[in-house]
Amino acid sequence: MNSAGILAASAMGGFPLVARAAAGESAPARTASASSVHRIILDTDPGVDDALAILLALRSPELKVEALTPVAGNVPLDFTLPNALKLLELAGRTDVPVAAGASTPLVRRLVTAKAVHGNNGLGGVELPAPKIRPVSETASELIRRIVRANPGEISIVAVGPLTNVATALRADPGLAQMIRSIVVMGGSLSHGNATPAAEFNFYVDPEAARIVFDAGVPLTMVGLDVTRKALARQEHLKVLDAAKTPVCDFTAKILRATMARWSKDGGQSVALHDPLTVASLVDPEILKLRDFYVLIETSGEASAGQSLGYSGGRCAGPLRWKRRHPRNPPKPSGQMRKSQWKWTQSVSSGFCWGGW
Ligand SMILES: [Ca+2]
Repeated sequence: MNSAGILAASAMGGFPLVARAAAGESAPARTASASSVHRIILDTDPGVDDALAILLALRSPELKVEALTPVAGNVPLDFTLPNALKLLELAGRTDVPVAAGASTPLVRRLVTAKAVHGNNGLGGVELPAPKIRPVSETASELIRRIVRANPGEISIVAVGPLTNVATALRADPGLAQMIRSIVVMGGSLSHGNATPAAEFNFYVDPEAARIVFDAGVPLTMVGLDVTRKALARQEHLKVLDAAKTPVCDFTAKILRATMARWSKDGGQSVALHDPLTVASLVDPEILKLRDFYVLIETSGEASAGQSLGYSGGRCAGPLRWKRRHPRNPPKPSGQMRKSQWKWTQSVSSGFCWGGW
């Protein structure tokens, strides 16, 4: 074990797999039986935390990524689409189809988050130009084709603005009943990050979020209330550094760039919203879920994109609301059941296993 590996193992007690990867040894790969593998379409706007979410999903035997469907969000589609292709090449997973999604929200002008993710969406870290190409279908068409060919089998994990998913649902009224579940990174039951009211993904395309939440598909919302707690810190970068693999090197670079650009604590940590959302499917024990009725605000001058949650109680307003949205029992994340340490361990070992 090299010195960096010892340091990481010591500081991260309970990180034996990462320590072995850091030492250049083969860690025992996790396996999942074919019947338990969760098949997903990952709808994404890469995006620094999207990049980590994509790599984690590709590396997790509990998941089978059927497609990536980039959408405009953190940066324009001109970047999110090639970023998705580049990340597949980095991961050696060029078998996964990529379909170009929407370049603008359903009815609004695109708002991006370049200040967080850098102009290229990857913190300014450059990857080689992709050799692979997107498929000829649009994201909406690919989502519909895959879901219709596998009714009840496919979950959509959406970690960007919900434009692609809403477009598919709107174009195909029978689609909702064929989707196994939708897991969304977005929203908040407290306060936002794009505005005081709204989380970024919902703020970018509130109308799309409204369509998705009202579609009647079993829905889990992994919101800011919990993703703000999922922090990558300096000690986790040391683990990635010690692994000395292309994926871990890249991951550490984009995290460092983001910490330097957009950290609220002097460059010490950064919230990993999208990886937590993927990790919640890799290990469902990570999150404790509660049932809420959720209404997406679309018309407010100061509150567009806000997610308003109602969990019960006796009052006339919410009861009317319940009747209005009888098929909308999404499950926003409440709080993390287990420690953040557990989460970070699963994410980091996801990156570092098997020589990545
Ligand atoms: Ca995202």
